[in-house]
Amino acid sequence: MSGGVFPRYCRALIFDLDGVLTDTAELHYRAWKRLADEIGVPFDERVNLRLKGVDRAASLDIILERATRSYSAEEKHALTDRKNGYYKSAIATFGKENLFPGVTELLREAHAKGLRTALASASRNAPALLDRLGIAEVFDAIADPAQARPKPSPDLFLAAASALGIAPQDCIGIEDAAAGIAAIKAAGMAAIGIGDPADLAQADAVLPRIGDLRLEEFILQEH
Ligand code: B16
Ligand code: MG
Repeated sequence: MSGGVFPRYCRALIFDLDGVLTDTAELHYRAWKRLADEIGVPFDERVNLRLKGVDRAASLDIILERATRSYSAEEKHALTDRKNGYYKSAIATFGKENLFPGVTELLREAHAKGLRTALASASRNAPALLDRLGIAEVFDAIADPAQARPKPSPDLFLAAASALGIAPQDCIGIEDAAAGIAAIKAAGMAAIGIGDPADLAQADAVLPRIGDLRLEEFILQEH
C-alpha cells in the first residue's frame, strides 16, 4: 500500500463502469467511429482517449473539433442519438459473461470486508447495462449523471459518497479514464487506475486489469 495516499480505513469503493467493470469502452469507440466515418470526420484511438469517461455531448464536441464545418444544436442532437442507437444495439446482447474476469469476486469480497460499493458512471445507459450484467442489486448507490457535471468534475464521485453517507477521504475510486481519475482526485479520494500508467498519470496506483486488484493491498481492516 502506498503510504498516506490510500485511506487508513477504507469504507467504500466507488466504481466507474465502462472500461472498469466491462469492456464497453471499446463499444463506445466503435459506435463513435462508425458515426465519424459516416460524416467524414477523422477519428482514431488517440482522439478516443480523450472521450473516455466524458459524457455524450462533450464527446461529440471533441470529435467535431476536426470537422470542416460547424454543426447546429439540432444536428448535434441527431448525431448523439444516432451514436447512442449504435451503442445500444452493441450492448443488446450483453449478459453476465461480459463482466471483466474477477469483477464478481471483487464485489463479493468487498462486501465481505464490510465495504460499501457505489457506481459513478457518466453513462445514461448505466442502469440498463447493470441489469444486463446482473449486478444492478450489488451496488449500495448509483450516482445519477443527469444531476452531475461531467467528469473531470468530482460531482459523480461526491454524489456516490454522499449517497453512501461516507466521507470522500474514506473512499477509493476506480477508473479507466484520465478524466475519471481527475474527477476522483478532485473529490478528495484515492484513485486506482485500470489501464496504462502512461495514460493515467494522476492515479495513485495503476493496474492493467480490474482482475489484478487485490483488496488486501489497499485496504486495512479495523480488526
Ligand atoms: P452514454 P463511464 C462513460 O462511461 C464512457 O466512458 C464514455 O465513453 C461515454 O461517452 C459516457 O459514459 C456517456 O455514455 O452515451 O452511454 O450516456 O466510463 O463513466 O462509465
Ligand atoms: Mg470508464
